[in-house]
Amino acid sequence: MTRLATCRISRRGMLGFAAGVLAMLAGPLQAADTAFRSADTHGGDYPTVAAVEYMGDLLVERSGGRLDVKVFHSRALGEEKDTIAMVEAGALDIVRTSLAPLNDVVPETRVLSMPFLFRDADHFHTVLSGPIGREILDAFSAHGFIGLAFYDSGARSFYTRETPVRSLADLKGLKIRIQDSDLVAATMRALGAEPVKMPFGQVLTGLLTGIIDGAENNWPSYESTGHFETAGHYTLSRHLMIPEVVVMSKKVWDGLSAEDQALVREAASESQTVMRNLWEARARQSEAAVRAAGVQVYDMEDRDAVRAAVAPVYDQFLTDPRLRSLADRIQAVK
Ligand code: GTR
Repeated sequence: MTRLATCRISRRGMLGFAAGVLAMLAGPLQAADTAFRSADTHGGDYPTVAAVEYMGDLLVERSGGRLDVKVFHSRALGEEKDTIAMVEAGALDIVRTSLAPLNDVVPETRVLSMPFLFRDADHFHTVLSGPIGREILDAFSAHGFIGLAFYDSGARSFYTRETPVRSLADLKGLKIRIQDSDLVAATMRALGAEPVKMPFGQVLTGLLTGIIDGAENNWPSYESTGHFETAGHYTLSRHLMIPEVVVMSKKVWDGLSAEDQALVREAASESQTVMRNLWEARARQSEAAVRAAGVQVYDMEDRDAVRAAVAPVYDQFLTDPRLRSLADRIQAVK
């Protein structure tokens, strides 16, 4: 991590929830003419929050203090779906979100949310930092958003309270919490599970009360939410590698000068490298922490059967030939 990012994290780490809300009510921070307000569902020490704050540091530096970003983390402004709607309406400037809750709004995001689309992290990075990634970010502008940058999110795997999942048969009928996406719901059904759409902030209660049998997420989310304490079986299914994205409201963007638009784009794009480093470190730490806490980790025994089971989801959700060819082009990237 660079010194800039380190300073920012410790400085901003001191801002608690109450201070964040007060700052929001008081309007833009004093220091900059424009402090873009950005929402994140994760807590203040999560990599996505630090990366967007780093983007803000770059903006402060390069605009001579005119531009900044203030991150309202820990769902201070609402759940992901709510903050996406606020950004679309121009009531909020930026949101860092998973692509899944955007699947119905920006059709191109469905392609990147397909099960087993990416072979591994290298494939993910090559695609997203290349021309296809650019093409998909550009597609956001037809839907009220400006796609600024993709961030890492590892792979999503299942975790359960009681039944360890080692095969498709184990998933049968399990109530699995999912993000708000019809595509992810169809993926769960194809695997035999019963999808339960639930906002991220309610999953812990869902697990504690037994409303759901389990959920699915990457190591850092599994750890940071404390879900591992209630759902201690983690299965390395890696069925989805859904990228994170930083998007700005098109309404806000259209009000910026071309010079400021360029500054915002560059800062967002450079924050991706910081995010990647933070992510790799956090993924390792989170995995080690939950293993040390006694979480049982399993492999999916019938990986080929799992892949075959979700194959029909491609036909179901990529009916538009343009989207299908986008998926084919991604899979053809070496
Ligand atoms: C995380 C992602 C969040 C949120 C969450 C969820 O991996 O970083 O933005 O989408 O998953 O499952 O709701």
